[in-house]
Amino acid sequence: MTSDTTATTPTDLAALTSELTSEVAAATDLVALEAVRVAALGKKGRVSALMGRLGSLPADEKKSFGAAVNALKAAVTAALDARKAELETAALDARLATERADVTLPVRLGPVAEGRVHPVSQVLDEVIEIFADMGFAVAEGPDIETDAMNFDMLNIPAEHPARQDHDTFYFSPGADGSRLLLRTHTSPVQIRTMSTQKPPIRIIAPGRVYRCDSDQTHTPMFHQIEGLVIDETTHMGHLKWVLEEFCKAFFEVDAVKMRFRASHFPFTEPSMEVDIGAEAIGKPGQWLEILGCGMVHPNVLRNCGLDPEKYQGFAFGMGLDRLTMLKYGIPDLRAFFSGDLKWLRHYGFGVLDVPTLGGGLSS
Ligand code: 2U9
Repeated sequence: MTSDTTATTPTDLAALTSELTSEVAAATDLVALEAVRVAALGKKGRVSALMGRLGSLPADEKKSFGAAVNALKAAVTAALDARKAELETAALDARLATERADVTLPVRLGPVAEGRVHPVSQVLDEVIEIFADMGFAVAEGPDIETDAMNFDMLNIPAEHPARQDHDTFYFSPGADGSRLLLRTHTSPVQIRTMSTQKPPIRIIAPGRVYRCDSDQTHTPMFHQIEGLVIDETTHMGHLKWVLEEFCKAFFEVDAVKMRFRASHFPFTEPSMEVDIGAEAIGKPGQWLEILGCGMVHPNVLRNCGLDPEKYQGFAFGMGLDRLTMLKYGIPDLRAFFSGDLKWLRHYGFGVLDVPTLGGGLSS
């Protein structure tokens, strides 16, 4: 064996090169190979020690010695890389020879089987799937809004009785006297969309809304989904078609009876409330109110910078929690927000029950 601390001649260095490359070739696994690499090229390795000697050599020997050590280093590095590739391929071949994967086996759920999707989340996915199929995009906005966005822009001025109906949660007023609030409906999302996008507009706006109201059928937070279509020739026939297609798909029936009753909302004119024949949920002879709708009020269009002489459209709104109770026969609204695991195991959905129109919404 060459003494590294005295090796300076080309013969010594050639002997060291062949010694180190033999060690590389003799390594039988990746751990052994790494040990050879560290012993040769590591900070305290034999090649690094040679480099350390450069400083003490006379000037005329430095250049040739440095070049020779660099060549040694390159040869050892190349041998290490080649052996590493060989050993990795051999290790992979060995694994492939012993491991078998049966890709025809059913998915093993493990802890996923324990989790449950909340019925409201499931219904939200169902509703999105139906409207997406009709070309609607999903739009979202903040839960905390201004008076202007939640009320003024929607044709609900300060003295309007609808402001009282909404039982709004207000934040403390700011220095300028303006108050933020928790949105009482998702309509500000449509206001933001109309104010920033040019028609044609076709969106649904799902989300949490808040009203200071709590009894058997009302909770201070609930879920809404609203829709908006704006274009140059949109009319009430389109509104009725969209809602009928939605009801048939949502309740998974071939036909649905619908009743449009005249109503009043400040943001639509005309406005209607819609009932469906309850045979859709197995209760023939009854009517069920499921949503409100109307043609967007010209003032609302103007507030968003759209010319009501050119553009018109329709909007609708429904309570997701109520839709969920109706479709899945869940009796008590308050249980939705109780965090009761027994309830969730009973009414919840499996994580892999993803609703699709092709594969069935709820099956
Ligand atoms: C804009 C213009 C018009 C949304 C609409 C209703 C009718 C409606 C209720 C259903 C049950 C709320 O959750 S609920 O209590 N909603 O009856 N919502 S029309 O109209 C809009 C929205 C935004 C810019």
